Order: sequence, then structure tokens, then C-alpha cells
Amino acid sequence: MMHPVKRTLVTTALPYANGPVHLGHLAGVYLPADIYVRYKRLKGEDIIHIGGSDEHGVPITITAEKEGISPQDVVDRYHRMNLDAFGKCGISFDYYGRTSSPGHHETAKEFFLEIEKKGIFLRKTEKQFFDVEAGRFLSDRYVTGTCPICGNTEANGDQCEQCGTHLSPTELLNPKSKLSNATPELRETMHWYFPLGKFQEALEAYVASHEHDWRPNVVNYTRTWLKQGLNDRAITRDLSWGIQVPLDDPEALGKVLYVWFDAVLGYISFTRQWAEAAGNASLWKAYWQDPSSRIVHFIGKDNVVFHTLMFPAILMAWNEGRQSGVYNLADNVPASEFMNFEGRKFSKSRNYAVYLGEFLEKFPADTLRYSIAMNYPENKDTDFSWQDFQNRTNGELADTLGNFIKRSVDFTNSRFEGKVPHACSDEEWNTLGIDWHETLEKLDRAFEEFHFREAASLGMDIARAANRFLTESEPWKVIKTDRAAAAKTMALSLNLCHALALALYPVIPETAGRIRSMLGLGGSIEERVAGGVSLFSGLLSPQLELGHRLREQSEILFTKIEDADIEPELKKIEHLLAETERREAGAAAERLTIKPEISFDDFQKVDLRAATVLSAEKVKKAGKLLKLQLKVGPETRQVLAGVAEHYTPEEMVGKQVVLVANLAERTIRGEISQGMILAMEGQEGRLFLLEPSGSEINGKQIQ
Ligand code: B3M
Ligand code: ZN
Repeated sequence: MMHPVKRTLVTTALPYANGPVHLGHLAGVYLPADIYVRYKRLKGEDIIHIGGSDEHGVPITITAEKEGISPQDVVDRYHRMNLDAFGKCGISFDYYGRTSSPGHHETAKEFFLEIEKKGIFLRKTEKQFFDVEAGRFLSDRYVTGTCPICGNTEANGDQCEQCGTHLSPTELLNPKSKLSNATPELRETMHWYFPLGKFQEALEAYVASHEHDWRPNVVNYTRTWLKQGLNDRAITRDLSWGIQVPLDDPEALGKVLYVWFDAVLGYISFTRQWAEAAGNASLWKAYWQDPSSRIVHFIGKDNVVFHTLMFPAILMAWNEGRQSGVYNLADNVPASEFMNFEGRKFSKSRNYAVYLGEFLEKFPADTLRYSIAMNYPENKDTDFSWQDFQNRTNGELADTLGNFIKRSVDFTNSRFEGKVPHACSDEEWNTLGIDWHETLEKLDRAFEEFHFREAASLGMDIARAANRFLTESEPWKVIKTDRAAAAKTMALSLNLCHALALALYPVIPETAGRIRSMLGLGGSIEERVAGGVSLFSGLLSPQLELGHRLREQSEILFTKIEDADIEPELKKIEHLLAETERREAGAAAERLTIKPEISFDDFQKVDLRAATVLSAEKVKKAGKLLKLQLKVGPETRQVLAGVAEHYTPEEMVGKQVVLVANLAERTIRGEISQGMILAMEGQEGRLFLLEPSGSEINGKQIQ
């Protein structure tokens, strides 16, 4: 950043309001953002956290149709549920908005109109599937069919879940509408396109300017897209739920803005709504348009390009030719990897998840926050397990932190009339075996650079050192012979309690508040820093004065988690896993069922030939596909085969394969495929090519 940072705007990905958020979401996005925001507040910095519900898009309408309720009912239910769960978890949003709000519709329309007025959008007419029975165009997710790559009969119009290939609906074999199950027909429809390619250079420069401060994964992932060249993206859809295209034009009828175009703008609308609610309607501009402000988007890795390419390009389009009202681009986009659960990916559709709200009905928020911070998926996928949760809660939070605080407060209450019995000097503070300057610097860097696991560990290291100090000083023995020495130990211990509350506040804020209250300190941390005071540097010296009065009653900060408490949870997982296995076994058995009988003549229609691979190359944006040139007798054929994850191009060259030579020609990913080569699935999904052996067989028929 060129300017010293005056204020920071933190945003968190807007979860679709079509289901409850789970621990995976918390770990990747909301907890890290909250830790960051609380740390900044602790330093007295000006920072706001803006989030909200993504209430448009096909995920919402599909849920509504499945449950037989209206989209509005769906978003009302889950918006409330998620907001409530975040509240219980201590995620301290300054504003939590909704993209269905009139204010947001206004912002999105304003952006659309500005970009339309500048003539940046393109209008293109393309063929899209139309469900005649339902009288509706079908967006990608409403079409299902057979995957042309792996043969999965339940592939979605945008992606095949079985082999992971990104698809477009017209690539599906035997396409069906999810609405009516009818075979849809192709009809022409016009859409507005955003020419991302027009911003290619500017986006490259933007990413290059952050190549050292963004996470390597974020830079690499974005660059992969840039290298492939950015294409025009449709930013409207034929749907009824969403933000209507704001033009008085018959072509705009029945069209809404694409959910991603609208959702990222939610960050802006919600900041506006926050400012209005705070009674200073123009205050939002300071966060978005003042060059000395900084924007940080917390997201999961699956949302990277929308935040590093799409949203910046939209803002660039808005900014073009403007003198005022120019938006800042994000300064950082700390995208997380995924946190798995008991060794498996969270999955909403398989119901393999622990939902945040449910979890907090059984266990306190800070135990969850701490365990998740210690498993923060910063640069690789991590795993959350009940065992780890139990160990950390019992061993680290209860035995180390909780125990130290309670011993310090109880002993002072019983032996020193509940008052700090000694005035600690800075020298004494520095004899504890903790280098405070170094600790502060390390903590500062860990929070500032988004290393939240390290930040939480550093806090716990202080607790360990404190525990050791108290145990080794043995004030309960020493007091019998040297009351002054015991008084010094207790005063230092109490100051350590205070330091722990500060250092751990971003991670376990509720506990920090309870520690402060036991220490007899009034007012919350938030109130104390409201005026821009930094409490964080309070670690450098003892803060509790001689004679300061503690609260009379101590409390147990963490109750241990018994095996019996997590047993039902482990049972539930066992059950879920067994169910998944059963389903998978069932699916495998189904695949064994033999297809309906065909006649000999039918079989004779298939022309199988031995062919030789002349060359092979990868296909852009299709990680599973290889483009092969095959020699078949005198002919050369181009065939696309979904084998890229099993064979390298080099391995393919020279292989003899079996070609279905009279299969109708198809276009996959814009490339012609003239036939298909035979392969079979072996163990663990590994593909094996059928390789006919023999010499001089090329071009010969296989019968
Ligand atoms: N709702 C996708 C998701 O929940 C989307 C994020 C929007 S962020 C502006 O992963
Ligand atoms: Zn597939």
C-alpha cells in the first residue's frame, strides 16, 4: 500500500441462504475474518466487518422447488438461522445484509446501468435449453444428463460430480430438464456479456502488484486463469428470481442479473446500509473510495477468481473515465483451503456436515473457535476431528489456561484479601522467561499476515509459561516463610492473566471477557478501544496496580469434555459413513446391472478399429481431457478422451487403442471429437485403456 492505512474494510463471502452454515465455512472464512477484525480492534484501529446472505441464484430456487416453498421462504429461513448461529459463535459483524434487500437491488442496478451506459457490455444471442413443458429457459444447473467423459448418467449441466469435469449443458448426452424431466430443446436467447478480456492487461498488472503479499495459491490460481486468456462472461440469466435487468427494453424481459455479478456488489450495498444505520449515510465512501483505506476479502478457495478477477473488473469498468466516486480494489484476498471433517470433505448434498448452530447447542463457542483456529486451513487442507476437539479443550483450554487463571485468582482471594498484593516492576515482568517484545512482534505479524494458527499457538505458549511459573514458584509453600515473595508471585500471575486475556481475545473473546471480569476490570474490550486506544501494547508491561481489587468469586472457564459427550457425535459419523458406503456399494452394484439386450445386428453396427496414437495434448480448461490424433489405416482422426488424469500425453503417443470408428461426431469444449476410444475403470477409479496387441493391426476391424 502506498498510503498509510487509515481504516480497513473486511468482507466475508456471502453464504447462500439455502442451508445452514457448517464448520467448514466457519474455519475457512468467518472465524479467520473475526479473529483478524478483533485483533485490529484491540489495537484501536478503525475496521469494519461486512457480511450477509447471498439470496439469489439457482441454489436458492432449486432448494425452493425441492421443498415446495417459495424462494423468499427459503432465504428468510436460512438468513435468520445463519445470522443467529454467527451471533452465538461471536462472529462480530458490523453489518449482516441480504441481497434481496431493496438497497442492494439498487446498487446492483446502478452498476449494471453505468457499465451499460459506457457501452462495455456485449449482447450475444446463443442457443440454450428451453423446457417446453415448464415454459422456461434452463440455466446450467437445471439440466442433467450423461457425462460425455465418464458416462455418469446424473451429471449436472455445469459439472459432472463423478469425474469433476466442467461441462456446458449442451455437452451432456441425453439431456433432461430437472423441472419436468422432459428433453429440453435448444432455443435462441439473448444475454448481456461482460468482456473480461478487455480488462486482461489491467488485471494482470493488478495481480502482479500483489504477487508478494497475496497467498501463493491465490496468485497461482488467478494466474492460471489469466494465462488461458479471459473470455466474455454472460452476466444475465433467464430466471424469475433475482434482480431484474433494469432496462425498459423488451429484450430485458424475464432476465435477471447473474448471481455472481450481483453478489459481489453486496459488499458495497451492505457497507452503505451499515453507514445509514450508523446515522452517517455517506460514511461508506471512506471505506470504499478513500485511497488510504484498505479492503480485505475473506473467502474459500473455490471463490478466488470471482474476487481476484471478476469483481475487480466490474469495479474497473465502473471506474473507467471517472474523476470521483472511484472504487478501491481489494488489497488482499486471504482465501483458505478446506477443513475436512473426520478425514472427509464436508458435503451439504450428502448431509455430511456438522452445522454451526447445532454444534453450539452442545459446546461453548470458544472451545470451537480455539480448536478451529488451531486447525486453520491456511495453506493446505486440514481436518477437524472430535478427538482433537476434546484433546484441545481438555488439555489446552481447561488444564493449561483455565486452571492457571483459577489458581491465580483463588489464591489471591483466599490469602491476599482479593487484592493485587505487590506492585510489579517492568524488570520483574521481564524475568518470567517470556521475551515480551519478541512475543508482541510475533503475535502482531501472525495476526497481520493471516497466520491464525500461529497466533493462537503463541497465546497458548504464554499460558504454558505462566502455568510453569506459578507451579515452580510454589507460593502456597513460600507464603509460610516469605509472604513478600509469594505476593510478588501472585501479582505477576495476575498480570499474566491479564496479558492472556489480551493475547487470546481475538481467538476466544468471550473467555477473555470472563477473565477480565474475574480480575475486577470493568467495561468490555470493545468499549475500552472505541476511542482508538491500543490495548495490545499492554503486553509489554504489568497493567494491574498494587491494591487493585479482584472480583470475589472465581469461575471455571472450561468444563472438560467427557468421552460420553462426544460418543453420540462419533456414532453419528459412523452412521453417516456407513450410509455413504451403502449408497456407494449400491451405485456400484447398479453399474453391474447389464444393459437391455441388443440383437446381433445391433452389435454389428458398431465399427471398432485398432488405431495408433500419433500425438496427444492437453485441452485448455478441461483438466481431464486429452486431444488425440489417431492413425486409423489411411485416415487421421481427432478424438477427445477423458484420460488426462491417468495418462500423460507422452505416455499416450505410440499406444494402440480401440476406436469406436462410426460414432457420430461431437463437439466437446469447442473441439471436434470423431469417435471414442475404449477404456475401463479399475481399482480406485483408475482408468485403463484397452490396448489390442499384435503387429500391423492398425486400421483393422475388431470383431
Ligand atoms: N454465495 C458462493 C458460496 O457460498 C457464494 C459466495 C458469494 S461471495 C460474494 O460459496
Ligand atoms: Zn463425468
